[in-house]
Amino acid sequence: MDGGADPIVTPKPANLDGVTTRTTCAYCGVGCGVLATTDSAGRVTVKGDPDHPANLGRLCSKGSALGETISLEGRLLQPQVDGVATDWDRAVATVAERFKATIAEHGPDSVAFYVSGQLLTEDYYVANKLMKGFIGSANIDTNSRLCMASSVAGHKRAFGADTVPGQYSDLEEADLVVLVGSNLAWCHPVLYQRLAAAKAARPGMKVVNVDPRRTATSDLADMHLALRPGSDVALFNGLLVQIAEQDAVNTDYVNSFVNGFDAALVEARMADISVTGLQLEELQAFYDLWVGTEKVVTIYSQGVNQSSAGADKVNAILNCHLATGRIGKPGMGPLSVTGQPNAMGGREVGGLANMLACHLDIENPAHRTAVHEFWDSPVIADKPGLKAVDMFNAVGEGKIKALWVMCTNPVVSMPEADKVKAAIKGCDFVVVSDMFADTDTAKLADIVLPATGWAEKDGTVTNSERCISRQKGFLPAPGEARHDWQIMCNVAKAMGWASAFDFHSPAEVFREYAAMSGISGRFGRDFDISGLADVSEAEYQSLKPTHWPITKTRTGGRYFADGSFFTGTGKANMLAVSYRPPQSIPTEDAPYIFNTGRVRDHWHTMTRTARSARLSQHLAEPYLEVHPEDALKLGLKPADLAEVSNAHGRSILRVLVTDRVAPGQVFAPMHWTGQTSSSGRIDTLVTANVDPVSGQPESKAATVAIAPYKAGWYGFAVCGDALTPKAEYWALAKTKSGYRAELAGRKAPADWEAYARQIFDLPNAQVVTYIDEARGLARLAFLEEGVLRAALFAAREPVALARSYVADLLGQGASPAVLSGRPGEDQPDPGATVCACFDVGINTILTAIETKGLTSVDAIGEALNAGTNCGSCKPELATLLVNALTPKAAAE
Ligand SMILES: Nc1nc2c(c(=O)[nH]1)N[C@H]1C(S)=C(S)[C@@H](COP(=O)(O)OP(=O)(O)OC[C@H]3O[C@@H](n4cnc5c(=O)[nH]c(N)nc54)[C@H](O)[C@@H]3O)O[C@H]1N2
Ligand SMILES: Nc1nc2c(c(=O)[nH]1)N[C@H]1C(S)=C(S)[C@@H](COP(=O)(O)OP(=O)(O)OC[C@H]3O[C@@H](n4cnc5c(=O)[nH]c(N)nc54)[C@H](O)[C@@H]3O)O[C@H]1N2
Ligand code: SF4
Ligand SMILES: [Mo]
Repeated sequence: MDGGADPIVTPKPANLDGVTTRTTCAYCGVGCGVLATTDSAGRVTVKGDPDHPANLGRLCSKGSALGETISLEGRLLQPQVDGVATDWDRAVATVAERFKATIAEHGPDSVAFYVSGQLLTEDYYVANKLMKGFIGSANIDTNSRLCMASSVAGHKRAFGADTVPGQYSDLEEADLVVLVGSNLAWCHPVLYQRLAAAKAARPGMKVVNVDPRRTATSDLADMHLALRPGSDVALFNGLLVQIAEQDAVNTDYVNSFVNGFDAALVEARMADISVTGLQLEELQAFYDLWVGTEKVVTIYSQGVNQSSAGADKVNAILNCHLATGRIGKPGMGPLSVTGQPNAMGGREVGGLANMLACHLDIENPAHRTAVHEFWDSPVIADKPGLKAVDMFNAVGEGKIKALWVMCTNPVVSMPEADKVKAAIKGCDFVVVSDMFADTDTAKLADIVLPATGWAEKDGTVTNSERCISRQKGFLPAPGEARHDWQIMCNVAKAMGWASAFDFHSPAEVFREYAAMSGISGRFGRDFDISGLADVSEAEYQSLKPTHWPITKTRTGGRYFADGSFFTGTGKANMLAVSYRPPQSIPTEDAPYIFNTGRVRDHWHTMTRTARSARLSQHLAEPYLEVHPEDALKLGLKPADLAEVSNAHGRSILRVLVTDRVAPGQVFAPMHWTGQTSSSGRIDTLVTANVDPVSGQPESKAATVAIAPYKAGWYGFAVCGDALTPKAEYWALAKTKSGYRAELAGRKAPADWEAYARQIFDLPNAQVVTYIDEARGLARLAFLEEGVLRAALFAAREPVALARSYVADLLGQGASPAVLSGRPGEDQPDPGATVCACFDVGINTILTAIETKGLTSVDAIGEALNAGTNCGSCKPELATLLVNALTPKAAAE
């Protein structure tokens, strides 16, 4: 058996001082190029790569902070079996034996892989080959099921293939950009910046934002259509009718290249646009603008995909572009922005349970035979495997008996997360490959395998505009961590398939993959990168970002301006789609629509971004956006805690009263986990309703009940070391000098000092206290050698104090001001961080606006540097300005 280490891959220079590596950002699907420079102390500084076509030198706050998230703190450095560190030979042998035994006894469909759009293409290729060609099942699905599946389904129905027609520069060339269900400002910030720059240069350009919620993105928009959740199909059906009525159909294009126009229009005419809840004038203004503007790009994201009508929403949008022929031409077309850095690569390489590699179809016998022969494999999966929600149901029902989770954290991110947690707990054999051992999912595994991360691994990723870029490791693998592709090859070899998995470098994997894509080309499919089938190691190392296809005759470019679709007929399909409301209907028991999504500075389940103090200060606690009318009805004041519940789960969240959400709707971010909070794992509340076509869960429209959480006490704590919060409610965040925690519970601790010593683990530190039992106030500061080590502030109401100021006092000589929780006159409190790059707080900005008379975002930049590096905070700076200046203007 060969379970040992393979010879590894990219040699890392012995001396890292001053070495700059050209790589790609670890986070979103914009796919920005990064220049990472190491120094001899192991620090890494990052800059945007000016030569990368996605970002041309820009980075957002998360990209800029990549260097702060790569410390080895908390890293998994050795394989673990049942929580005990072991060596690779034993771990690999155990995984291989258990998978083999399960397959032998219960058949190939009794095992499954659940993988991720954050795997590199080479990792993905090996996973897909192992499951579909050697194990012989298609039970491999990816977190992209929660993310891109509806777009994939919509593309395939309309175009015959999962092809993205356009490219990023289209949004700069467009005269109208419509953002549907996309908070581009926070989730694809560099694309947003490109859009904002284009609009500033060409003020005639219009931006429309379609989102039930007002977001940072809405601030750029000329028009914000706050439609009712889930009503996008009706909105775009209404648009199709207007396209027809205003004679904007491109009849040449439709006659030559499109099927299904009449049926789609008949269905659209039956649409009741009033379900959008929008005023007729707003709708007409939007329709007139769209119909009257030739160069229109429609960008869409999770407000479209994560819906039980996700695929229909996608096709409703595509219908409008097909009817007008506004597709695949400069400045026009639909653009589904991808979430994860390799969401697109995963779609290409066959990461989803219902496809083969290279855009070949699992249900097409000719495709299957070709792939089978190419792999020279013992078997080939001949039917689609289980999609994510069904897969975890099958795990829960005991039908899947061995599960391997790689590079994703389903106990946090899957809908009905507690059910998923129970399923994983009850599964006979669970393997998790991750960088960290303490994720909510890894904690439940029988075997945890240490994987290399962004700074250490090599391979390729594809971004939203079909651009393939190299991700390059620049630090050595820590401890015994191995690359994901390598771990899977180790296991595949141990299962008896040595020659098929005898890869020694990612370049070898990539060459095989590129060669295989030639099959796709021969079948007349779109995904063909066979032009790279012979790249040498050196060429692979210096591979420049390149848009596919990459063949002897064609590189990159747009699709579909000239027809030539990948359907059987060669024509595109317009689909007759009709509005279906979200599956969960608000009831008396659960009257609120529960919308979920992202914040600017955190990435998903925060396993990396929570390690950066800068990124943790923008929004340091999970929260619930509630409309003021609802807050009044529910008896909730700003900063109170609310209990949010339904049949699946319960969460306690801080209330943020805001009219960004409509009455009857609330919004919570998806990021908080069991490591960072007591009950911020909000996917426990999301019902696993799925789109019938794509299998994508409706993560944006569960229904919940809300009630005030009756806290007997609230607390705020800071500590130089990680504290162990003991309270029914807690949320933990990193600060520059330690950690901060929000706390609350029904019954206050009887002995504040004993409680505080326990959570801070400071049994002997000197303490200064101010306790007023009658008013329920407690303030305790712990000092060692005159230096502040920790402090706790508690009250019967939400604790009002200058949090950033108190957090910054840690490690400093104690001053009498500590217990007041407020800075003296000479030391202003910066407040919550707005600009993460220069660490500029909200209070600093508001004071400067007031005292220096600043009237523009650029002026704030000049005065405070805020917004002058990555620019991710510019939308918030603009909002602060508007809010600060409006009352004055109105008074004048
Ligand atoms: N900062 C940050 N950026 C990220 C990520 C991250 O974790 N953090 N993750 C990346 C990933 S994997 C993804 S998939 C993308 C997601 O990027 P986005 O899709 O832009 O982000 P979300 O916040 O999930 O959802 C977008 C919006 O959909 C709206 N919405 C809800 N229901 C509806 C509806 O029925 N119709 C319409 N039109 N809109 C609706 C929500 O109010 C929300 O503002 O972000 C990527 N970028
Ligand atoms: N309610 C709600 N739920 C959602 C969403 C939503 O909008 N609302 N969005 C959904 C979407 S679009 C997405 S994409 C998912 C994301 O959800 P997840 O994929 O679960 O989130 P991540 O935190 O990105 O998980 C990645 C895991 O892989 C680990 N990791 C990082 N790099 C590597 C590596 O190179 N190798 C290995 N083996 N491990 C690595 C990280 O430590 C982390 O544990 O969440 C989905 N869930
Ligand atoms: S926009 Fe930000 S998170 Fe996305 S790839 Fe670029 S730098 Fe990374
Ligand atoms: Mo995603």
